[in-house]
Amino acid sequence: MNEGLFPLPGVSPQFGPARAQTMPEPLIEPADHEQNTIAQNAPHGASSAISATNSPALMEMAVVVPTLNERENIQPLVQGVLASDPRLHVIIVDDGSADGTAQWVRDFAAGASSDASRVHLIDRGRKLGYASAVQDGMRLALKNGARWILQMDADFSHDPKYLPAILKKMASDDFDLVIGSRYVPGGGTRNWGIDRKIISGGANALARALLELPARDCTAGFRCWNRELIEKSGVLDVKVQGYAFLFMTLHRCARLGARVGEVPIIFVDRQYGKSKMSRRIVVEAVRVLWRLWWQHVRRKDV
Ligand SMILES: Nc1nc2c(ncn2[C@@H]2O[C@H](COP(=O)(O)OP(=O)(O)OP(=O)(O)O)[C@@H](O)[C@H]2O)c(=O)[nH]1
Ligand SMILES: [Mg+2]
Repeated sequence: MNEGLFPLPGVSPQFGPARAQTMPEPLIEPADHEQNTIAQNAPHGASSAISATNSPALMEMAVVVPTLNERENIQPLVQGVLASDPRLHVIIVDDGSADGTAQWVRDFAAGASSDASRVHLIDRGRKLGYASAVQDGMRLALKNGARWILQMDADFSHDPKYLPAILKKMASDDFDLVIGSRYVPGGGTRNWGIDRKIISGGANALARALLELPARDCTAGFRCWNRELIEKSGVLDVKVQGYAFLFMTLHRCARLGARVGEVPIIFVDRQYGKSKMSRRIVVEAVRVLWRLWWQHVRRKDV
């Protein structure tokens, strides 16, 4: 499971192939508390207190997983991530799940497992949205020195078995961002009806064409980011609720000339739990896409 480990390349403020061998200065929380409260900026500028269990650990690489009622998925997901690479930390960002998702993470992180110190919880207590959950997880990873920060869903549509391939691509080809992609050769979807295939495939193709995005799968939430790209592209400043976050951030990366790679994945529809996709999130995505396209066209005109 852990074979084929490779050293992390250094990171540089420049995007593209030139890389300096420097380690970012880690910001480490005091090491002696289990329940660590970190003051951070909440989405849309409001201030919130974020409770992060086990947060003091220095992370080399971290996987951010937003969760909302994922109790049936959380245990195999966390264990799958931990088993896929011994350097990976998991940051669960939970929005007050009523089904005990956060409690399972809290118990695991406080438990006797040798992997407990690699599991962290940001318990936000109430539904603040997918995008800000990913952003809060990224903040914690950055704060703890992570060089590579991954994001994935909890529902096994993003299977942890693909993590080694994604990490390998980051290392071997020196990318700034690698996407677990449904729309490259070898990738695909399983258990989706024809309607879902058309809507998702169409939305992806539209976003890619209108914004001239540098990836086949622009709406995938299975990604590995180089920390400099997160910092320089302003991913943490994007103010949306839902999946508009995905193409919006990719658009920012494209404008910076970031190197974007893709690894094929088979995206399997969730078996357990319920989808959180809502009409509101779809409307937001359409509105954001339209606005970005308009800005994109006007920028090309000048
Ligand atoms: N913290 C947090 N997580 C969320 C929120 N909305 C969704 N998530 C999580 O984000 C991930 C993606 O959500 P899903 O419901 O799977 O959405 P989806 O993949 O677009 O829809 P399905 O394919 O139908 O599952 C899952 O891990 C969810 O638990 C939210 O408001 N807050
Ligand atoms: Mg899902």
